Amino acid sequence: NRIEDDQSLEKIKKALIDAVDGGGGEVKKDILDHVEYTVARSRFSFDDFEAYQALAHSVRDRLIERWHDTQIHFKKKDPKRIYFLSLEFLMGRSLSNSVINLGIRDQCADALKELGFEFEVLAEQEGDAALGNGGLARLSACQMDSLATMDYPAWGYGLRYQYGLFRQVILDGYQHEQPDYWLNFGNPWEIERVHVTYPVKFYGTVEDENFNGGSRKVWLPGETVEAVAYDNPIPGHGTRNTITLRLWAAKPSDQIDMESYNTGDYINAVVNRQRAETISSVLYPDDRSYQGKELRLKQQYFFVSASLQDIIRRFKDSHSNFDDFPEKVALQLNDTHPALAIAEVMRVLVDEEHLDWNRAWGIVCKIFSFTTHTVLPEGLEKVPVDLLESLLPRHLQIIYDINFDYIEELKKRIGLDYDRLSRMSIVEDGAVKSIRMANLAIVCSHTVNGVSRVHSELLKTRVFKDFYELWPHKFDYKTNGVTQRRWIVVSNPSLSALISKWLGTEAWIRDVGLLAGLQEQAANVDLHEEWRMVRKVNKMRLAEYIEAMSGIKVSVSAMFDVQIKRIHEYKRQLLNILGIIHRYDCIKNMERSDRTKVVPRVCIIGGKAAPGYEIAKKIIKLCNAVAEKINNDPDVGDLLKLVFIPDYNVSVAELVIPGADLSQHISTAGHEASGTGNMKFLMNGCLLLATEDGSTAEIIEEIGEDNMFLFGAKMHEVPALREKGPTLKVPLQFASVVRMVRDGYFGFRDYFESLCDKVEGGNDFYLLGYDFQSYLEAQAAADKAFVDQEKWTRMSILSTAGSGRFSSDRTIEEYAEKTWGIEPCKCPF
Ligand code: CJB
Repeated sequence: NRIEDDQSLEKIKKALIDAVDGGGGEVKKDILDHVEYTVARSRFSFDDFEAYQALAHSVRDRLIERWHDTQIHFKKKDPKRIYFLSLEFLMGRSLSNSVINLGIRDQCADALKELGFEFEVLAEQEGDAALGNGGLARLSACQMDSLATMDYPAWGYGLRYQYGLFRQVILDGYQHEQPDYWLNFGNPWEIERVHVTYPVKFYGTVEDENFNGGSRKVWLPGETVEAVAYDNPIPGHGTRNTITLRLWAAKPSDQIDMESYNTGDYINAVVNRQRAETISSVLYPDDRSYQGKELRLKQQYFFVSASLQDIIRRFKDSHSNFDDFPEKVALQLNDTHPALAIAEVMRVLVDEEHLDWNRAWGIVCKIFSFTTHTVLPEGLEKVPVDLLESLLPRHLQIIYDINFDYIEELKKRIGLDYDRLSRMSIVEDGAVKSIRMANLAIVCSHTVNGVSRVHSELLKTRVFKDFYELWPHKFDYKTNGVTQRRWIVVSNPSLSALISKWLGTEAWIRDVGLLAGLQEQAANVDLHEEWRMVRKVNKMRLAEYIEAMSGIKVSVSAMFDVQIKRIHEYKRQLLNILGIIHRYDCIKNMERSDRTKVVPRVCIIGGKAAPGYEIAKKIIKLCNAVAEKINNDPDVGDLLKLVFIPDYNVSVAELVIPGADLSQHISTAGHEASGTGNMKFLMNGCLLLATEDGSTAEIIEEIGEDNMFLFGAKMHEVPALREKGPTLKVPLQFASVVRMVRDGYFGFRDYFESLCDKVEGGNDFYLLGYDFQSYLEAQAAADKAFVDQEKWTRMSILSTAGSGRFSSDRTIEEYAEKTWGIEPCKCPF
C-alpha cells in the first residue's frame, strides 16, 4: 500500500523527481535490463524490434506503478464508478501515447540515443491494436484517454479479439482481406490476470423450482466458458491516474464434460473444449450489419456476463445492500451491442441475489445509459427470438417479462393504439420474430444519447419519435469529441510545439479551449511562416510514405486533398471519385496554355470496405482504376494525382491527417450521426470540404461558414429530393462522368455497371447527381483559396483555433455531469 500515508507519498514524489532529473539514465538501465531479462537478448546486441520491446516493457513498468496506485486510491475512496461497455476499442499504437501522457518522452528518446536507437524508428515497430471497425471504436479509445486524464473513476470493458480488423491488401486494384493476428509477437501493453476469471454460461433450459412456498425460475445452462481478464492500463496526461481497459478472452472451462470422457472420446472432448476460444477469436468486420449471427450474440453475452460479474464482485467487496448499487455504479451502453447487460443484471438480481422483480427493476432503471451512433433504422440491431431462446433461454424470458410490464404501462399512457404499440414493442412480430435491441436499451435506460445535435434531432423526430414523445426527458446528446493528446501531440509533434510556443503554454494539452488564443494571431505573418513550414514538413513526410507504399511521386506544392474513412455508399467516396474524373476530363480537354491555371492536386482516398459489401468494394476498385489511368497520363503530370492508401488504420491516420490541406466529409445530409474524422483534421489545421451533416453543423458554428467549403442538399431537403426519383434534375457533367465509367474508359466495364446503376435512373438514393454541381463549385472555391496562401494559412490557423469544442474532454465532462453522475477521483501524485 505505497500511498497509504503522506510519508510514502513524499517518497514517491521524490523518486519521480529523481527519475526526471536523472535524464535518460534510469530509463536506459531499464531498457537494457529488459533486453536481457524480458526479451532474452544480449544487452550488447539487439535489433530495432527488440529495442522496441524492451522500451515498451520499461514504459509498462511505470504504467503499472501508477495504475496500482490509482486502483488502490479508487478502492479507498469508493466513488461512484462509470463502467463503459463497448464491443469495440480502436486503440492503435500505445508507445508514443504512453510516454507523452507519462511525461517521459524526452527521457526515453535520450536513453535510446545513447544506446544508438531513434525513438521514432522504434515507435514504428509497433503494430496497431485494431479491435474495432471505425468511428464508434476510435471514439471509445478517445474517451478512455479523456476519462483517465480527467481523473474519472472509470473502467472500460470489451473483448480481447485474437484477430483484429482484417488487413486490407490491394491486388490489381481489388480489396482482399487478410487476418490480423496482432498478438503474434506478444503484447507488452496488456497484463494477463490469470486469477481474474469468471465462468460464462450458455444454452440449456429453464426449470421451475419451489421457493418460499412459491416457485422461481432456475436456469440450467448447457455450456460453460471461462472469461480471463487482460488489463490494459490507460494513462492520463499530467496526472498519476491510470485507468483500466479490461478485455476478456475466452478459455475452455475447467469443468470436465464427464460424459465424453467416460465414453472414452477423449480427443473429441478436448477439441470441443478448445472450441470455446472461438468466442473471442475474431472481430466482426461489418460495422453495422451482423444480424442473426450466433457467434456475434455469444460474443455480446460473453463480454457482458464477465464484465457484470466483475462489477458486481467489486461492488459487493464493500457493500451489502443492492439498493446502494445506483449510488456506486453507472453502466454505459456503447450502442446496442452490450444491451444484453440489461437482462443480465435483472437475472443476477432476481435469480441469484433473490431480489424481488420490482426492486430489481427499480435498480436497473437507474443505472443504464445508452448512446446510439446511427441514424438509419435498418442499422439497429435485432436478435431473432429463436436464436436467443436457444443460447440464453432465461434472458429471453426476462426480456419478455420486461416487455409485458412495459406494454401494459404503455397502454395506460397511450391507449390501444396498436400500430404504435407494435412499433414501440421490444419484441417484433414478423416473418422472423426478433428482439429489438435499441427498444430494449431505450426502455431500460435513464438517458438516451445521440452523438451530435443533428443526430439527436433525427432521433427525436424520426428514428425514435414514438419514444421521444413518451419520454422527452430521456433524450439528450453529447457531441462527439476526439483527444487532442493523440490527434495533435502524438501525431503532429511539430504543430504541437508551434502551438505551445505561440500560446506561451502547454496547458492546452489538458485544456483545449485555450487553442482559441490562436485566433488573435491568425493574421500574424511570423506565425504564418512557421505554420506553413510545419505543414510542409508534414506533407513531405506523407509524400515519402505515399512513394514508399505506391511508388507514386507527388509534389508537396500541390494541394493534398484527403478522404479517409470506412467505405460506405452514404459517405460518398463515389462522389469524390466522379469529381476527380471530372477534373481529369477538364484538364485533358483544356488548351495547353490554360493548364498553368490549374491548381495541382494530390487526391488521397483510404478506407476499408466490409468484406461482404459488394458496392463498397467496387468503389475501391474504381478508385484504383481511375488512379491507374490518371497517374500514368503524361498530359496530366503533377496537375492531378490520385492515390488509394491501402490498409487505412489509426497509425495511417496519424500520418495522413497532419499532412492534409483539404479533407472531405461529404455524406448525404442526414446520414452521418456525427463523424469524428472532421474534428481530427480541424485540430490539425486542415480545411474541410463538407456537407452540413452530423457534427459538421456544429463545426460551422465554431469557425464560420467562410472558413470551410460547404455544399450539397440540406438535411430537410433530402426526403423531397428523393421522392422526385428519375425526374430529379442532374447536371450534364454528372451524366458525362458516369458515362465515361460505363463506357469502359477506365476498363472493367461490366464490373462497374452495377455501380453506375446505383447513381442513375432514379436509383440515386444518396443524391450524388443532385449534389454534383455544388460539389464542383465547392471544389473550385477550395482551389481559389489555395492559390491565396495567406488566406489559406489564416483559415488553417482559425480551424485549429476553433477546434476546442471537439475535444473528447468536453464530451466526457458532459457525460460525467449530466448522464453518469460521477466525479473526478484524483490519485495523489
Ligand atoms: N458508427 O462507427 C460506427 N459504427 C456503427 O456501427 C455505427 C456508427 C459511427 O460512430 C461514430 C461515433 O459516434 C460517428 O461519429 C459516426 O457518424 C458513425 O457512423
